[in-house]
Amino acid sequence: MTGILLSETRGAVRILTLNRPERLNAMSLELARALIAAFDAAAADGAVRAVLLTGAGRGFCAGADLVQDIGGGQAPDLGDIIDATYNPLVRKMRALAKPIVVAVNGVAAGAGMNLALAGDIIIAARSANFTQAFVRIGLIPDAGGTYFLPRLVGEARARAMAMLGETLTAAQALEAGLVWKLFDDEVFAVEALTLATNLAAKPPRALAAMKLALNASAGNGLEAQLNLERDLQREMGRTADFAEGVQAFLEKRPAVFKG
Ligand code: T3D
Repeated sequence: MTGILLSETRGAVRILTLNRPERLNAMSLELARALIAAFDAAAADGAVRAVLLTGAGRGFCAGADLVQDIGGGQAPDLGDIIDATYNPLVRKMRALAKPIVVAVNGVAAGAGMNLALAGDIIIAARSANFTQAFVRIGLIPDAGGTYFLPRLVGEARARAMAMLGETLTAAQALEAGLVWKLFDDEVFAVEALTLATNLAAKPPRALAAMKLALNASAGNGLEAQLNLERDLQREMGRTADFAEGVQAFLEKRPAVFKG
């Protein structure tokens, strides 16, 4: 597929590539809408068991498109734009009952950085960098930034990142807990696909339930979370994947999970 968002399927992995490299994959309204539709399609396709989100060229995503949608004319209603783009997108990513690997191949700025944080496992190329660029143009972090950041890196770092808008190297992002692993640039695409393929072979029902429980944990107390874990685990205990996992253990062979 060609266009501003590339979509291809390798095995059980849906690869979505932001494809506006001349703008460092800045998030135009059109791109946000295409992404929302692509996550809907991934959700609906039973053959897709993991999604890999990355960017074409030297950027992952430079945040909101400041040229096409925002720059120039009258002050836009950013609340309307957010309602049409980032908010449904972040909700969809978090609600998708399949794991999302975000492979940050280059600069991730503003809403581009927070889009990455909405994924489940975030990896980065060693040359990538991250910035909460909002403050540089008089805005606050959106696309879930004020929610994700303190939870990922703690209050002190979140406040400094948001208020200073400094650029973090990939190594600093790793150290701060924003990303899971770094890979050398030359092998990044291959490692990203390997990771997503590995996830796609894991038990789909368990991954979906894990995602649900982890999403809920941010708003739950221990009591509610213990009860949620019990209920979900009860469901998991009835799945064919659980039976297969135990059988495979007893037979000393790799499990084959089908969901
Ligand atoms: O409701 C709403 O939508 C508001 C919500 C806003 C959420 C946000 O994301 S606010 C933050 C928006 N993003 C930024 O402020 C970052 C802007 N970009 C930059 O500061 C720099 O481009 C970078 C630090 C990311 C990278 O710098 P560098 O030197 O590596 O690249 P460059 O030369 O600046 O950019 C390359 C091209 O991409 C350039 O095009 P040109 O001049 O060669 O034709 C540049 O204009 C374009 N580009 C980069 N970022 C954006 C962009 N075009 C449109 N929108 C961008 N955000």
